[in-house]
Amino acid sequence: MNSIQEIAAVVKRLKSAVIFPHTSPDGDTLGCAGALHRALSFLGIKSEIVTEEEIPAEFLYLSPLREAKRLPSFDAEGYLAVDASDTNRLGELRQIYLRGAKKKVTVNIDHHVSNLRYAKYNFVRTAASNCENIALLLDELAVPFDEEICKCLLCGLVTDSGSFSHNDVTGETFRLAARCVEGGASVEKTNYELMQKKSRARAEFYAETIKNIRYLLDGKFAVAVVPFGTLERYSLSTDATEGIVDFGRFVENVEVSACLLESKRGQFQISLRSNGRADVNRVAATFGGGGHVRAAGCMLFGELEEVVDKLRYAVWQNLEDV
Ligand SMILES: [Mn+2]
Repeated sequence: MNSIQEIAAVVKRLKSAVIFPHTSPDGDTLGCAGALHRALSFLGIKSEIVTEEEIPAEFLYLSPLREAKRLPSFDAEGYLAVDASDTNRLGELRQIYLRGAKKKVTVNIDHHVSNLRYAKYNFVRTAASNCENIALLLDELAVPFDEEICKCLLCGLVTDSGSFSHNDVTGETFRLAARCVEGGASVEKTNYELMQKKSRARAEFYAETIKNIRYLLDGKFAVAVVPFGTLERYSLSTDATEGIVDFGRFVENVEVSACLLESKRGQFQISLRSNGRADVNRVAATFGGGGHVRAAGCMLFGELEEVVDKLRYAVWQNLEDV
């Protein structure tokens, strides 16, 4: 592990860099990437952001993201991964990152406890959002927090902290948010655009999914299922499932909530949330996934009932006696 000073020294020496957010990009990884991209431009370092899939439209109010590419367009000196706990999180771009790892300067800045320290230089520190770590780096680089950077950082703060409602929100989270607001970012707008606003189709998809939540383990484990083809039926993409897992978590007596998205037939993308009595990072790790103690994810294959049984057992094993 490196200190943020070491990371800053490494970054400062770069002439050019490619920034890698994680696949199925969320507000945190995109906020990190946008803020870093803009910061590097202030330092005269040529950089670009690469994402394998198109960036969801609701994030394009962040101008540094509008220049993102599908693949690196030049031979950069450094590869910087943000908010990615392991190289699998880079999706298809993983191959490019790993090929680069041999001769390039690779940097990994992340806030997941499960981070595998896969780069040459790694900075991993638990925080409500990885944007808090990026802010540390920007301060170390003496980059001014202009309005664009403030908007990017606040995007990560708001989305990854569940609008400042998660247990890992600290004074530091709020101090950075205050700085962002003073720098021109809006909490109200960010919340409305990224957390609250939804299409009619999404509202109806939500209603259907939530109505069918199953409550297992004496009501302590909530399981929401999005069967294959459901999103298609509503003309929605996978990011429409965001928030469903949290809905289950807030039902009385629930300790662990899961959302099972059948992305291909017999292939389930699982999101897990815990209210604190179960370590879902360990549950996810049972199946080769990971994340945080209270928010994690993994992939499971098989028939739905089989998958639910496996999960129920793993959750039961990791659930503290009440
Ligand atoms: Mn994050």
